[in-house]
Amino acid sequence: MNASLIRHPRQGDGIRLRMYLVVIAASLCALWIASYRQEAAKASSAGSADAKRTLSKDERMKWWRDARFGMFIHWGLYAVPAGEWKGKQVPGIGEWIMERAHIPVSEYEQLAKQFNPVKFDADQWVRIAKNAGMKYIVITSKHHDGFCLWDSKVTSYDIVDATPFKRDVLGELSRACKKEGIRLCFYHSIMDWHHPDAQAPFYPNYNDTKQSNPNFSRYVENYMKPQLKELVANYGPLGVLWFDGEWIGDWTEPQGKDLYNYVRGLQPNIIINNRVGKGRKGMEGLSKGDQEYAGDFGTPEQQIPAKGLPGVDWESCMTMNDTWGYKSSDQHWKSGEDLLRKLADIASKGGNFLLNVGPTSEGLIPGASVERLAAMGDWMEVNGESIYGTTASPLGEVPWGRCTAKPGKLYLHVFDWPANGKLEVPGLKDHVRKAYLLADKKRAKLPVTRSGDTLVVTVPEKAPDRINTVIVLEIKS
Ligand code: JFZ
Repeated sequence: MNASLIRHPRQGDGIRLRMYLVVIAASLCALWIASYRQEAAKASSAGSADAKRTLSKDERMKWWRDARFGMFIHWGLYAVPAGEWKGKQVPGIGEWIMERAHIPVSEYEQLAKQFNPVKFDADQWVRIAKNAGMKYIVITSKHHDGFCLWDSKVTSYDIVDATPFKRDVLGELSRACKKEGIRLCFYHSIMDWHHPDAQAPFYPNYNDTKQSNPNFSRYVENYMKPQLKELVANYGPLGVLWFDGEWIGDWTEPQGKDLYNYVRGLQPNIIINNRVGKGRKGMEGLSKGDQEYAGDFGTPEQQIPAKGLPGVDWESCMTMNDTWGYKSSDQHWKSGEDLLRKLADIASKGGNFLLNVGPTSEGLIPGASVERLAAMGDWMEVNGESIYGTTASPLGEVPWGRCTAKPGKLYLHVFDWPANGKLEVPGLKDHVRKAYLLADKKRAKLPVTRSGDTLVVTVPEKAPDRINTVIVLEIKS
C-alpha cells in the first residue's frame, strides 16, 4: 500500500492543528493588544478626566495616603551664612537667621549676590529622594525671608533676577520630578519678612506677632496670590501646597478660608495643609464646614503624636539634625535606625513622615543626610509593602515594636527580637491563615499557635533585620 495513501491522521492533522493553534494564538494576541490599548486609553482619559473632574476628598487624598513618606527641602539664602553671622554662631534653626541675628532687610538681601549653587543637580536630588523610598518632595518656594526659588514676575527678589546662578530651580525640579514619577509640592510662607506690605520690616523683630502692617491685604492680593498662581500654572499640577507662617497677627481665619478657596480654584484637586487657616488647632471639634477650610491634613512638627490624630489625615515633619535650613555647625544627626523606626511608628498610627534635608549654598544635600536616606531606601526596597498604602494598627501597643495594616494583612514591625524565638501578639482575635517574613521571597510559613487572646509566632533565632524585621500575618479579616 502506497505509503503516501496511508494518511497519518496524526501527521496531517498535526500540521492542520498547528496551523489552527497559530491562527488562534495570533487572534488572541490581537485581541489582547486591542484591549490593552483600550484600557490604556481609558486610564489616560480617566487620568485627565480626574485632572479635570473635581475629586472627592478621599479620591484627592489617595496618592498622599498611599505615599506615607516624603522629602522636605529647606533651601534659600540662609544656606549662605549657614548659621553664622559676623563671625558668631547664631542659635536656633538656620532658616531663621535673619530674625535671630536681627539682620536688617538691606543687609540680608545682599546674600543673594553670593548665592551661586553651582553644584545643584535637580535629577540628583530627586534620585536621592526616590531611592530612599520617598514618593513626594515639599520644597520651600518662599520661606519667611521672602526669597523666591523661581523666576517670579512680581518680584526681582528671586533666584533668577537677584543671584549669579540665574537658573529657575523649581522649574528644573519640576521636570526632574515628572521624569521620576515623584509628586512636587511647595512649602509657601504667608509671613514675609522682606515685602514692605507684609510684616517686615519690624526690625529687629520680624516675628512680632502683635504688630500689624496696614498694607498686609495689599501684599496678599497683589503679591502672594499672584505668586501662588505662578507656582501652580508654571510648575504644576502640584501635589501639595504646604502653607506656613499663619500664626502672625495680620493673618485671620477668614483670610485662611479665602486663600483655601483661591488655591482650590487654581487647581481643584490639590492638597492643602492645615496651616492655611489660623493656627494649627486640631481639626477635631471643628464643624464639617469649618473642617473643610482647616486644610486636608494636620502637621505635627518635630514630634509624633502618641496616639496619632484619629479621624484626620496627618503628617509628622522632622529634621534629621536640629535645623531645617543648613547650618554647618549642626552635626547632631539622628541615626538611620532611629529614622527607620520613626517611619514605622508614624505609619502604625496612620500618618505620613515628611523628613527634611537642608542643602548647602553650593546646592548639595549634606553627606550625613544622603547616607541616612540611602540606608532607609535599602530597608524600603525590601519592606516598602509594609509602609505604602497601609493604615493604622488595629492592635493596641505591642511591646516589641509596631504594626501596620492592609485589608487581610497585618505587618508586624519587630524592633526587639524575642530571645526565646516566640513572638507574642496580644489582642489578635482574627483567624491567622499564614505568617511569614516579608523579606522571605518564598514566604515560608512561620508556625503560629494561640495562648488565649495572644497569638504566638515561632520566629528564627536571629533577627533577619536588627533595626526592624517585618512579619506578615495573613488574616481572615
Ligand atoms: C515653621 C517654620 O518657622 C520653620 O522655619 C520650618 O519651616 C517649620 C517646618 O515650620 O516652624 C514653626 C513655626 C511656628 C511654630 C513652631 C515651628 N510655632 O508657632 O510654635
